[in-house]
Amino acid sequence: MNKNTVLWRKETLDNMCDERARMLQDQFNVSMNHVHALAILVSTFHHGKNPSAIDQKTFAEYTERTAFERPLTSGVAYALKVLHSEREHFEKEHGWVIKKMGTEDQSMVRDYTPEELDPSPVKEEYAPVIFCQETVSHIVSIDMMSGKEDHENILRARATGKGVLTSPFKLLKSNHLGVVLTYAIYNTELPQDATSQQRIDATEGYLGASYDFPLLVEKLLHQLASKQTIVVNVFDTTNQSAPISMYGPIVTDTDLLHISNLDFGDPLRKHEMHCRFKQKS
Ligand code: WA2
Repeated sequence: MNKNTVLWRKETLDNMCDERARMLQDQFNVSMNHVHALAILVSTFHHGKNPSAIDQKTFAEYTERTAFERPLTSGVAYALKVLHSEREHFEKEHGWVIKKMGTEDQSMVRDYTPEELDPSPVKEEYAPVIFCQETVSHIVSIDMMSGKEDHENILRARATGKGVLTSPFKLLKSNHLGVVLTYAIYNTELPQDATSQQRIDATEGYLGASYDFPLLVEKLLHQLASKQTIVVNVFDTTNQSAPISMYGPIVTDTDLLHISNLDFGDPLRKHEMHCRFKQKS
């Protein structure tokens, strides 16, 4: 290949990849800010008012009407912090029992309804979903602390007061690889330097959003021309030696590759976009 052509190909790939990575990152960031604002909405109008100004119907309607603000999310939900000593009262008040997350075959092989799930076994505390966007109505009444990734996210969100992301994992029902973003909601305004114990004690609940990666990255890339030209992969590279593929086909060829960094706002997680030309030179 001519030296100019080689240079031109490299530059084209670099630019296309950086553009796509920037778009994905910006859309992620926009969604994240809106999920944060939703957490403040729940804090103000559910916990901050007596009686609460939010019920499932209001939450579903508001989140549906503002879905355009969260372009990469498949749904948002709110889970309450419930200690075991409060469980009986909580279940009576809501008229349902706290459920345990289904086994893989319950959640993946077919659509289950929350009614089919087993009640949660006795635990120190729970995080049952009380409000949700209709798109994730299958998680109502499920204890989100019964799922490994959700559990870790909840603990980290409330101890830090920051928006936190899970590693990629198979989301319930959709069976697609995705990540969950979680913000904790507290019963008082906490100082920046509050200890994690103060934060845990002040926790009221957890506002979370799920990002269905295959679906949403596909939608984003469709908006750009030249899908025929390049192959895009997105990886969680938190563990450098074992990257997790979140989007894109398995690629083994060693043709020209460009890597763009992705910043999804959680310093504990690292992500990258990898781009290649479809056609070999
Ligand atoms: N939301 C939607 N689908 C899921 C999921 C989830 N978590 N976990 C597995 N599949 C209510 O962090 C609190 C949302 C969890 C928030």
